Amino acid sequence: MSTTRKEYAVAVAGATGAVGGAMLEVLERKNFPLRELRLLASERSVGKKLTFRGEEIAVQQLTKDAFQGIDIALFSAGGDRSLEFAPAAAGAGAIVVDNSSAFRMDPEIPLVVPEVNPHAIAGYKKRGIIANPNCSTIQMLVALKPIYDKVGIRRIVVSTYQAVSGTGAKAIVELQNQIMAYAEGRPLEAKVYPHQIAFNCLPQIDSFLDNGYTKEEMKMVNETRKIFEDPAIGVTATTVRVPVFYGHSESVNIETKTKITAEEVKQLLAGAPGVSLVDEPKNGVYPMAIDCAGKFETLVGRIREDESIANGINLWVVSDNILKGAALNAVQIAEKLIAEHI
Ligand code: NAP
Ligand code: 3JN
Repeated sequence: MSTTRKEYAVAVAGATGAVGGAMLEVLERKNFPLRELRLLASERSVGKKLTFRGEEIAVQQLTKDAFQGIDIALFSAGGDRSLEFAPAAAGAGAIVVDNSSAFRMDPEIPLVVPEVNPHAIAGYKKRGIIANPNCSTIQMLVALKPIYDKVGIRRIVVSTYQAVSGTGAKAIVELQNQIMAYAEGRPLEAKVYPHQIAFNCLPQIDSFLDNGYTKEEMKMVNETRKIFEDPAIGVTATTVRVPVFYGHSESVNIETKTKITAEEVKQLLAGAPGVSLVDEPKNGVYPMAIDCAGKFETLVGRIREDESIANGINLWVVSDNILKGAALNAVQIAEKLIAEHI
């Protein structure tokens, strides 16, 4: 008996952007079952053609009426557009997967990393919206989930080394221009970032809050607590922009509730979903940003015991911030939706 695979109408809001483009790449690489693909962006892009599976599709304007007949709407057009258009998309019957921070901390909206809390997807029914976490949170929790389940985690201390692509296309051009200007002995111009990014590290991602942390740092704290459903877990973050084009790296130090050895962590992570263990330091083998671009897995290595406390582990975690950090995670949520919920 032959079975016909069900196909879905999917809209991508922000299709002309860095994350939107990566969503098209992931839908294509995963052979997502599509009946229709509707590409939406601003008025500026209307009529522009994007190629998908070898065919050109014209971009339409993102409006409240653009979602008729859509099953799943993937949003990456910025938080203001999500606030304005996602409820209308859900009202038209689409399930929205939103990449912005607009709805992440809304208690009625699930915040999902499929390898970590897939059960939360079922909560989409309340508002028709599922939120995608921040890229830095996603890769950290993919690496920590197996340890969390095995021995519990009391506290996380994380420092990030984030690529400029997290800020978008203008930031990539700014880093390229500053490198060229430096090589040619010209003055370096900073427009996107508050200081020179070439040959520098900026301990600021997003704006500062009254508690001295940046918004990016507090996203990592609050999103971790929501996804682990653990308001008591201690999390402290320092987020840093570095002159790397693609791939966020993170130094993650954890205090577990009971003892786990570095060897046991390696064994756990070797078989963990979404993780690729890259940990032969004596052979010069460890995760590096230059190796993660285009990969779906989160690379984890430099796993060792923190000898300064009883139950401490250090890890180095690297992932493609545009793929697992945004587009891939959203498409994985859509895959779970069609496999288990709709
Ligand atoms: P981008 O390259 O600047 O792309 C922005 C997209 O939004 C473009 O498609 C743009 O369309 C569209 N857009 C802008 N203003 C619009 C408007 N008024 N109406 C309709 N569409 C509009 O930015 P990006 O790097 O892809 O990031 C987009 C968003 O994704 C971010 O703002 C953020 O919320 C989210 N994001 C999340 C993560 C994460 O950690 N999960 C990481 C990166 C980004 P035009 O081309 O027509 O202007
Ligand atoms: O800076 C990075 O590396 C990640 C950036 C994420 C981002 C950029 C602009 C707006 C976000 C996000 O996903 O948290 C947002 C947002 O608040 O929606």
